[in-house]
Amino acid sequence: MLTLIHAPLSRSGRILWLLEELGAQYDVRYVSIRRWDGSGGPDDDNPHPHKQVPALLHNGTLVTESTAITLYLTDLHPESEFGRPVGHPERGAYLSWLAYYAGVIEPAGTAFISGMTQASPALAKGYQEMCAHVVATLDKQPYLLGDKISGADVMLGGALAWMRKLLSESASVDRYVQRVTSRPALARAREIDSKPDGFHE
Ligand SMILES: N[C@@H](CCC(=O)N[C@@H](CS)C(=O)NCC(=O)O)C(=O)O
Repeated sequence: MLTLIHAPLSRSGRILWLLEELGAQYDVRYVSIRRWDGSGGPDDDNPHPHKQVPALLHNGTLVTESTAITLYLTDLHPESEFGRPVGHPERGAYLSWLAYYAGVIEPAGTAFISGMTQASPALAKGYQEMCAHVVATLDKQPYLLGDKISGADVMLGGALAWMRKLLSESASVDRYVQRVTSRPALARAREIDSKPDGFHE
């Protein structure tokens, strides 16, 4: 059994979206989290070591970090177009983009949005290199891995839907955001996002 530890309007919304794409059977444990505006607070029902979301429980196993959860879920559903199982020719690219999202895109994008890139030439260079790499990729192909969507697009597309300014201006990126966010599974996930009615299949 899969249980998503979730808070509305947060990073765990992308995992809801992925669960819907996978056609997985899961339930949702709605928890409170500390919010930027000072509201909310840590929830005793949240097994995440930092009381953050998302967290995933699978038959007693706890998985945290959005990209690790994405890989875990797509490995659990090798039939889905969203993963690239071991042995698949795009497995290496899939792992690389998941790790690049968590290790490069999010930190560099956050540095830019918070204004830290204005104070640090090294951070500014890192942000520009990241944007150049992602934009060049999406200039030549519709998804991060090529012609087919993957869990890495759920990470990046979900982040851009929330904050387009993470990446520099680009018509290819605008079309990408439109492409990945027009999926019916995302519309379903948005319905569930703030509806604490428990079980979904
Ligand atoms: N690196 C983590 C970040 C998780 C995270 O920052 N989640 C936010 C919600 S978007 C949270 O739970 N914030 C509450 C807190 O930090 O106490 C991931 O990608 O899963």
